[in-house]
Parts: sequence; C-alpha cells; structure tokens
Amino acid sequence: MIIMRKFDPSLYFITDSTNYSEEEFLFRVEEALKGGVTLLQLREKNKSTRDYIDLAEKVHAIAIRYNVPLIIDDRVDVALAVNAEGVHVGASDMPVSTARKLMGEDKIVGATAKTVPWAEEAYEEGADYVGVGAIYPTTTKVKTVLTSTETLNDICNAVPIPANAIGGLNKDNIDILKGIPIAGICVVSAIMKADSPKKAAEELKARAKELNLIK
Ligand code: TZP
Ligand code: MG
Repeated sequence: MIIMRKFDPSLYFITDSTNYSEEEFLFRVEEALKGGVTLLQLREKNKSTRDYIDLAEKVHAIAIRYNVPLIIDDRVDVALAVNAEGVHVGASDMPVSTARKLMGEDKIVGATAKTVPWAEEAYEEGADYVGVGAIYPTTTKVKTVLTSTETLNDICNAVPIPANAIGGLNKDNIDILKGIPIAGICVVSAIMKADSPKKAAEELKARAKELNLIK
C-alpha cells in the first residue's frame, strides 16, 4: 500500500492513450515507469465512465508494482472507484475544496494554476500540488494559454506546496526553467510519443538533475 499524500513530483508523467492500442499504451506506461517516472496521471478526455474505470484499474495495477502513485485527471468518481492515490482538477472541473471533501484527507488532490491568486486559492482549498503552464505551446489536446516563466517563479514562491511546470517541455528545452524553484517537470508527449518511453524518462530526469531542477 502506498503511503498516501507522500509523493515525489519530480518527474510527473501524464498519459494520453490517443492512437495507441490498449496493449501498446499499457506497455508504454510501464516502460515510462521503468525509466524513473515518479508520479503518474491517467488523462482521458473521450472515454465513457466505464472505459475510464476499466483502463484506470489496469494502469493502477501496473503503477502499484513500481510504487508510483496514480492520479486520475478530472474525475473524482473514477479516482475513488479504482482507489487511485489522487485526482487532478482544472478550472472546469470540480472545485478543489469539493474534490478534497470527496477524496478525503488521505488522497492527493492536484490542481491547475496559471496565476498566483489561482495557486493560492488551490492551496487554501486543500490542493497538494499545482501544475503550472503551458510553459511552451503544446501539441497535446488541451485548451490552454501560455504561462510565463516569471509567473511560474512567482507561483513557486507564493505557495508552500509543490509547483510543477508543464507544457511542451522536453530534455532539450527545460533549461528555460533553471533557477526557478519548481518541484518537478510534467510531460505528456516527451515520454508518451518517444520511440522509447523508458529512455525518454531517463534522459529527461538526467537533464533535469543536471540543471538542478530536481534532486
Ligand atoms: N496542461 C497544460 S499544458 C498540458 C496540460 C495538460 C499538456 C502538456 O502536454 P505536452 O505534450 O507535455 O506538451
Ligand atoms: Mg481537467
């Protein structure tokens, strides 16, 4: 059993099953875990509730073997149904305070924050971490605007919870984050679409360490 709410956000991998068979998708998720991903989010936008739960159960079974917490995007009901370690909510999802109430004190609740007031509100409502971005334009299906590295820095300094950078990040461009007290890097494509998700995770982690972005 994973100790709840103790998590390492340093290499946060968010999945996207689009264009993969379930077998290929699960293989890639496991390879990423082998490569050193420390936190995993299942992010599905077009699945029925039943299919979301079905896939979440499979991903959770894999994540447990690597002792990596599983966060479910958007859906508290799906997170509770599979006893995932947490949920991530954005602006159009359930409010953080409601997600916290439903998830209980033992689970991780993450939130999206693009401004300092938004991050402060998430923290006050019980969020355990904030995801901040998009730092770079992203090709991952998402309605988002860019967040400057100045705002990212301000958010990191404004709230006592971990703040992760997200959006278009890869091993060749994370140097832009140097000196900003982020807790970790969040990526979809850089790992999901890599020839080898394992190698991509290893290289991203090594580069982030080299830049002193993570320990
Ligand atoms: N929120 C802000 S950017 C983003 C999300 C979910 C997508 C990041 O995906 P990628 O492929 O790492 O740019
Ligand atoms: Mg959402």
